[in-house]
Amino acid sequence: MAKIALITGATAGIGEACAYVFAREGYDLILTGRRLDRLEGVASAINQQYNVEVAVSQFDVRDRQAVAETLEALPSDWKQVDVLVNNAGLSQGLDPIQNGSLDDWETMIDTNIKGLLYVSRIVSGWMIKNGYGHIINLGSIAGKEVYPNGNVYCATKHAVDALNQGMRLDLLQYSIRVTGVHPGAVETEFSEVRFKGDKERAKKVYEGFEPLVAQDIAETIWFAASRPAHVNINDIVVMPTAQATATNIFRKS
Ligand code: NDP
Ligand code: 8X3
Repeated sequence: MAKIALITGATAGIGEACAYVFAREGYDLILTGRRLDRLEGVASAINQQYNVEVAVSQFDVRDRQAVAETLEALPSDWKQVDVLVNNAGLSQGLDPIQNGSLDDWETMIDTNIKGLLYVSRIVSGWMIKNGYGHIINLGSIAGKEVYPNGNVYCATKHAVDALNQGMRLDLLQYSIRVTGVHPGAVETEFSEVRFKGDKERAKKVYEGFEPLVAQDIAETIWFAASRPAHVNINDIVVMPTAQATATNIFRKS
């Protein structure tokens, strides 16, 4: 078999772009997400373009039993994962702490922290058995800074930053590489999800400047993944040129 990349959240945005980039580079793919129709659509488009194998695995990363059962049910050949891209994640709402929705908080914590952990625990076990592997965690500029009303989302991404460092310490002895990728504003479905389908509000986030696109982050992830085995890129912060900090964006209009 070719090398294998397991990408969580491959139905949209950065995860979907990663699927195409790793396929272009000859990797077989395990693509995960909740929306099976989207997963099958991405798999079939990739199969038409590239000569690679694509397995789709549908589960909600918050459901630890589904994560375990679905991943463990993969045939043993598919467990020889070279690269895990821990990308599935989301934001819900943008409210001051005193008004935040408890449901939104739980969704973010369960997805961005606990979901990432459920997947990582299983796949890191495979990597230790295999004797190789690379885990790439999607953090955010929100994991390096905190911005008004970002409270819980920022906290989840700070947790990813801490987990990225913790995983590196624990997995060092097994020669497993661990990389954190921390983007600024990337125009994907992210803001539509954050604002619960309010497309107008989501569009405004990216107005007046040139945001990053998913492909920019996928290529950055590929850069980290394609370094020689003795080179670990610990951490990458990637911003649009027009964005200096989480809140400082130079808008022309
Ligand atoms: P999108 O909304 O475009 O994609 C998010 C992906 O995550 C989808 O494939 C979605 O799949 C998946 N996902 C969300 N919740 C779950 C869940 N419970 N179980 C399984 N899969 C889930 O957003 P992005 O591509 O922008 O986001 C990808 C990652 O990048 C996230 O971790 C995000 O926090 C991070 N990020 C994004 C930035 C941005 O500006 N866009 C900047 C910095 C970091 P499905 O709905 O089918 O389950
Ligand atoms: C997504 C970028 O600045 O909206 O993580 O938090 S931001």
